[in-house]
Amino acid sequence: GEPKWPKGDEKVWKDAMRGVHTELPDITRSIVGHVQTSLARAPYNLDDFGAYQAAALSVRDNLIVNWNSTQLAFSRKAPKRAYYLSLEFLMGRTLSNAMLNLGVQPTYGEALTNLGFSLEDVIVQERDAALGNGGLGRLAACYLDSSSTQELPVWGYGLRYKYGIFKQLINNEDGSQLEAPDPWLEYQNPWELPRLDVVYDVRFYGTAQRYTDGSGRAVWSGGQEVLAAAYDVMIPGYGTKNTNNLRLWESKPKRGFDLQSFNAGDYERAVETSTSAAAITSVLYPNDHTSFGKELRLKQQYFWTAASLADMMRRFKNLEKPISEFAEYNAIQLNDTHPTLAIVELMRILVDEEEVAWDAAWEIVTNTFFFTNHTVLPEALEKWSVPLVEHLLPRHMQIIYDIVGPLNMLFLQSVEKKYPGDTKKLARMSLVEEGFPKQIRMANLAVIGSRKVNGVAELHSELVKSQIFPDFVDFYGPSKFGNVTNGITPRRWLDQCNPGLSDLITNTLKLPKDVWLKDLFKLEGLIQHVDNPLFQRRWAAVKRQNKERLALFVERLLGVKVDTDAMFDIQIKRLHEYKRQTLNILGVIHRYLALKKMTPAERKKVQKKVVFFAGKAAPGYYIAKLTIRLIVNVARIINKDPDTNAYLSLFFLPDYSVSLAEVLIPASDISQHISTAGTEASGTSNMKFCLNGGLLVGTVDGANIEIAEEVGEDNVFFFGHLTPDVEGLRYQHVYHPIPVEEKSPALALVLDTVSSGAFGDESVYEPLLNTVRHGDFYILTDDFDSYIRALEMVDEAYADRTEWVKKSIRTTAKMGKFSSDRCIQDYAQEYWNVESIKVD
Ligand code: GPW
Repeated sequence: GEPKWPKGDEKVWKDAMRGVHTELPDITRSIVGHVQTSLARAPYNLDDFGAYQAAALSVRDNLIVNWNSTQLAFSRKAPKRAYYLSLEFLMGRTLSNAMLNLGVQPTYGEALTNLGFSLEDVIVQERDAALGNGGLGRLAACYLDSSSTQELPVWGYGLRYKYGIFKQLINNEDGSQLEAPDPWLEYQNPWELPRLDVVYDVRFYGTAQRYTDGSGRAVWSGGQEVLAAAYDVMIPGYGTKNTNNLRLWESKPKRGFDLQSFNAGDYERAVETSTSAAAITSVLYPNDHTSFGKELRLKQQYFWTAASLADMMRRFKNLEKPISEFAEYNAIQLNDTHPTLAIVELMRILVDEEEVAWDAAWEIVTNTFFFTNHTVLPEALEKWSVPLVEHLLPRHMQIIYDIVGPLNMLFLQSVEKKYPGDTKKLARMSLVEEGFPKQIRMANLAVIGSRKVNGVAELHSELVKSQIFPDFVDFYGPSKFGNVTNGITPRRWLDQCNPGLSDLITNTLKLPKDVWLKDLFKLEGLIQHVDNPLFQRRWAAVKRQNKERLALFVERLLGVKVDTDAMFDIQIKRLHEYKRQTLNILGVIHRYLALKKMTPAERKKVQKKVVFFAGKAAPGYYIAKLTIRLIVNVARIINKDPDTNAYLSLFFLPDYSVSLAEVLIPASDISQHISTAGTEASGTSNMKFCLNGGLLVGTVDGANIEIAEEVGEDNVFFFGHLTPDVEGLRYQHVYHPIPVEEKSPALALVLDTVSSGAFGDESVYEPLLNTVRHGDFYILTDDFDSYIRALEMVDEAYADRTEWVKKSIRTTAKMGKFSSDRCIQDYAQEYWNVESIKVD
């Protein structure tokens, strides 16, 4: 019902309440007000950072108004809600995105100009919120944007790391990666609201005592209790009031410190418990695609899932519905296996605290959870050692045993019934892998505990069924396994990062931009203009401006001039062997050697090219770090070679981030997505490049395939072996190796050139080169020649600039499918069963 006004006169309240400021005088007053009071600064010495802070606080006021209306409307309507559990949310900057979504960007720009600042300079004062490693975390951020835009009741839950992904520096001496902490909360963060009233206790260690009544219930007590404190990040939808919430948990000691020890004079012990509690959310693990089995990481996972579930349970209880209806009001999406403990924790809450019978509890759980897998790489599949879980979470270990044990009639017995005597199958499907120590397979647990499982692109979802979970497909039937091809938000990844192109599209389609930005298939309307020379020229001019913007950025950063007449070729992503940055750099060396051999007259006919790399390597990933070092040192040699540097130059841009991507992506002519076939689950930057009119060179892998389906194969430069070939090639490398000299003389020459010391101390790179020469797990020797041919075809196609521009237009026009709005609609309808609610 209507909430009552608890105090005073309703009219007095209502008259005094403000809405979102949209008019120039209100916005100006609000910014200046924050300078005066919130910042306590005088106008005469206000710098760009101060102006940023004031503008951010002013925009935040607007977000809070909408956020409040949204939460109120949702509490009244009590809809089914969906929760996106992700250990990573790679948000990037917020100010410009918030202004765009609120529709106040031009007015804020005007207000700041009047106050003596430029919007552009103010926006770049903000530090990225980099609470993620790469694609998985950025996908979560795009999904939040789309959930609010689609007016769906979806909340994100994550951790408020004190240190986000490390800052990457390049060592001046040897070109290697250095890591520095990212203290992103150094200055106050205007985009979060501390919720001092939303706190939960989270227990670790202790003992679990089972009841003797056969109910499966237990009491878990003792051990260490830690406090989870909520920080809320407002997520505005585009062109709607709907503003969802991202709730991030911070760990705190339950009491400031242990007073007893303190009084007894044991000061160290007194602060130890408080530091160990604070340590849980201190830092984001910088590894992607690897599971390390570290206790602190397991603590993070449990801390986060326990706090999130307690919070959902409290919200559900406010509805005063029977607990048996939990799954009718809550859907929980597991972003990879990281939050799988939530399945066990919900069982614990239902069985131990709510006294729900085991089978009924399992029924609720398996109707609540949905699981997305993001990789087929075996090293990424999480396993936790049984002794570790037993020690840290004794009650959860019991529940895991019960899930596959005699208590769980719904699972283990039915498996045995279906495959009597097939012990190998039972062993593969088991949650506990035999060995020393025994390990819990989180992926199996996530499949068993979820209503549906999905991969992130068509090919990947097929591989999930055939390579990772064939036994479960057999057991449950294929309908439990689906596909939701990834997407990206066109607000950040077109309108915000490429305003020139956005304006051109709006003018050409003759549609307001909020129409096509919410229905990206409308881009198809560009096709009818593809032959219009004026439109082509405008399209090319926007690309040129974006290349100039990037060139200016590089010049400021590295102090070097970049030739914007050259083709811009970009590969930006986490460093990983499967992504094959090594193939790219070896290709660059090949091009360099070819140029070196030419006469000056011959060189003049070669397509000029600038190659950009950016990306971080996990601090412990030796081969990935060597790849960076090789790229940097190759750049140092070829950029100063007067024979060739007019035709080929190379840059490794340090400290890749969302904000850097926003400068690079609009400037690409071509971008590289060259993973070994069958290894890149989806990829999402491929979509960003194409949306901005950059063409792809890539393997037949992940979402590249679906992009080619949409834009047409003649607008994508495919190369390399296909997924079904890869296994056989790997077998051949081990059992019937062919020398590189025979397989690809061109590649052999490149490898020998590196070995000869052409790019510095040859011995340094041997371990990297040996991954290619011996074993060659990622089949570089098999794909190299085909890769070089693809790059030659790129050069040929680029030579006909009009045709190239047409390809670029056609590519952008066909990217409608890859809006994350489509993905979120898919999840909402086919998975979560949640509906939109418009907030007035
Ligand atoms: F290994 N992805 C990622 F599956 O960025 F967990 N980090 C990760 O740790 C994993 C996957 C994990 C990426 C995929 O590599 C990429 O292909 C995909 O587009 C992205 O997740 C979003 O689904």
